[in-house]
This record gives sequence, C-alpha cells and structure tokens, in this order.
Amino acid sequence: MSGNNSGRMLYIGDRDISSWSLRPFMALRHAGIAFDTTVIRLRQHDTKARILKVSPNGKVPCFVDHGFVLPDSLAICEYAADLAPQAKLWPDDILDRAAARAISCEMHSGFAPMRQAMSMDITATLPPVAGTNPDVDADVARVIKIWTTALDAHTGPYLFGHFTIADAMYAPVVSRFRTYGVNPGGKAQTYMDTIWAHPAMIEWVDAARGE
Ligand SMILES: N[C@@H](CCC(=O)N[C@@H](CS)C(=O)NCC(=O)O)C(=O)O
Repeated sequence: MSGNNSGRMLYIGDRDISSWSLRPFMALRHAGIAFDTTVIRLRQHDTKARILKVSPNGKVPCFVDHGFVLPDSLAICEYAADLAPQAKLWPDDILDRAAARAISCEMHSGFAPMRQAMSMDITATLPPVAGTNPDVDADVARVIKIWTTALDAHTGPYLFGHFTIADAMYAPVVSRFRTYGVNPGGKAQTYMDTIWAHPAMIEWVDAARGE
C-alpha cells in the first residue's frame, strides 16, 4: 500500500499489466484528488478472493471513498470528474464532450482482438503483431483514426486540447503501441509521446518498474 491517509483508496492490479487500473489512476492524479493505492496481484491463486474482499464485481480497479465502494474504470473516471469539476476532465463544449464520451465508451466496450493480442506489459518490448490478425489490424487502424480525427479538430497536445478522460481511457493503448512497435507517425506519434510524458504516466511506469 502507498498513501497519505486521504480516506480514499484506489485498489489496482499490477501496474505492469493492469490496463483498466491505469485509466482511473491517471484521471484521479490529473484532477489533483488525494488518494492512496493498494496493489492486488493478478494471476495468483488467491487473486479473485482478495479482490472480492474489496470489490463487489470481483474486478480491479475499485475506488473506495470513505466507505463508498465504486468499481469500474470509467465509473471511477466519471466520479473524479464530479469530485473535481475545476479539472475539466470532460471538454466544456457539448459536442466535444459527447465525442469524448463516445470514444471513451468505445474503448471501454470494444477492441477485444487488440486487447487480447497486444495485452499491456508496460515495461516490455515485444515482437510486433501487425499483419498476423486482420481483426487486430482493424482495431489498431481504428484507434489511430480516432486519435487523428480528434487531434485534427483541436489544438493539442491532448485529444480535445487539454487532458480529458478520453486521454486516460487511451493511455494503456499508447503503452501497448510502444510495447508492440506500432508507430503511426505524424500527430498520432506526437500524441503518444505526450501521453508517455504525462506526470501520472511517468509515476505509474516508475512504480511498475519497481514492482
Ligand atoms: N470493465 C472493467 C474491467 C476490469 C477488469 O477486467 N480488471 C481486471 C484487471 S485489469 C481484473 O480485475 N481481473 C481479475 C479477474 O478477473 O479475476 C473496468 O472497466 O474496470
């Protein structure tokens, strides 16, 4: 456990591999919300039992705020936006906000082939999978299209100008692209560098190296 006795705890999986945990971690950190973290090791014989002690759906991430229990990455990001409205975790503009929510939901509910074939391994460099599975290639192309469409419509450096939950939702994909050697070039490549240099990402990767 690491922390500051904030009364708020984010239960996460191993930072190296728990892509769902990284998303709310980035949103909460970016919003300046004080919280502690507890790692529950995944892929152990007692993982499910240990998660179920804190998270009713048997999954991490799970956020506990002074006894209020909130599982699910996107729900926690939404809660962070409500807790810290000044952080503007969603864009102000109604159409941008709708678009940011749409691509966040697309990430949350889709991309199964890419997530399976290119599982997050944040400190690793692994052989490319491009060209081995058309469904994975289609997912990768769709992500690059999502990024370039948003980046073309805004001034950057993030998808909707400033950092939003949409960036948090796609941050693990940046890690996957780095690990599996996907280099889209252009604005998408610059965007990957921006996400990789975000202070919350640096903190997460450093901690992953130490795990
Ligand atoms: N839809 C959930 C997915 C969470 C999820 O699949 N978490 C994985 C770790 S990244 C987990 O808890 N696996 C442990 C298990 O299923 O036993 C979310 O967005 O939070």
